[in-house]
Amino acid sequence: MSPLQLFYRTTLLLGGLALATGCGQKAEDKPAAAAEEEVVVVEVEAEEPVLNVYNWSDYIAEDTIANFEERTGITVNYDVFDSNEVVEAKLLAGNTGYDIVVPTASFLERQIKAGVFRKLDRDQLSNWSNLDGDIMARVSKHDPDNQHAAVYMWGTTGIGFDEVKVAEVFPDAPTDSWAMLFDPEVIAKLSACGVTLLDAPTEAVSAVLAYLGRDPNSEDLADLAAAEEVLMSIRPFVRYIHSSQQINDLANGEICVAMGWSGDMMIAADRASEAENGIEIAYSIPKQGTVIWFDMLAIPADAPHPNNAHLFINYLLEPEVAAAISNYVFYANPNSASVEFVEAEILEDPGIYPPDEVKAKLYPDLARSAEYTRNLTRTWTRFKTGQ
Ligand code: N2P
Repeated sequence: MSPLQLFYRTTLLLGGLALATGCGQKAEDKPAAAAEEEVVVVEVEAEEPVLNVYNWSDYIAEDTIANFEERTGITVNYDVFDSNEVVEAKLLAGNTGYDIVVPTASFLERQIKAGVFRKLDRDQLSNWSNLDGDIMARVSKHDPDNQHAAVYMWGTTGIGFDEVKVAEVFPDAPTDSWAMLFDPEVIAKLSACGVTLLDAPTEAVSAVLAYLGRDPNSEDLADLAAAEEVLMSIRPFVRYIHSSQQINDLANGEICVAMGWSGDMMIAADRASEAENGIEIAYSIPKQGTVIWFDMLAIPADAPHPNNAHLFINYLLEPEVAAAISNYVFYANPNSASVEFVEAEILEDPGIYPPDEVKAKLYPDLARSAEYTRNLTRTWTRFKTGQ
């Protein structure tokens, strides 16, 4: 292989479709439509055609990876996680072997401070301008000047529930409230059909604080103690604490109420309707408010294939690619240029793109200090083990 590898990004102007050809392809091999193409050549160092991606589970369209592999000739090793804490532990230990990781912005903030990411090379990200300026300004609080990461998808944390089962076991269930999970009298009734919580300590504790009318981002230990008291009071009624198992369990009727991430709860609804099992899953953003979070594409400092990683991020920033992911996993993307390709049903779903009056109740997700996190981890362990 030559010391320099050439990546051709070609934009087919006809019909508004964007296409790109693979790496290392010679100019004369380009498709017949060459006359209508604008070719941008970026010279980068040669890398073996491999990319190691570590993303959240259930967070990509069916053909996103296959299309990238086909187009570039790069083989993607794709691993999944369902916990920011797991990703953080790996990143801080180093040598993950990953080229792309997708932590939530509040976690990314302290990981940047720990030096675990390389700065993005914007010259290799010709699609960067597709990103929504307001959203990028928002996450620049975590990553000044957006030097290390692009937003992948964003969403909220709320309650997914089986409308029929909940109406059966508790006809007056307060489905618009965190009381569903955090009022012992309510969850005790709902536990008859199965209630689960996310294994996400910062999100669970901040939701309890919102329920209690306290600051969801508080690091005051008195607030943490109050939240722990609530968590311990509901522990007997929680069937399990897990961040991905609840999707299928809601869809197949094993459980009836779950704390969950917006798109995941809609994936559950979609799976139930595909199975034609009569189960209808709804997603509720509690009236006390909830977190709005942003998951970020970043490249570890020791990534073995940083150029392939840039190529992949640039691919994810293509409007059709971002739209196809939103259409498949029901999460909002930050790509302004993708809007015309996102299905109307998704754009109009208030659970995915909350209307202004709901947005006003969403609180930011701030990075927690190391000291607070140690206390939070202890609280969470006591909650999980029930002692
Ligand atoms: C995807 C969950 C990602 C959202 N299944 C958590 N930030």
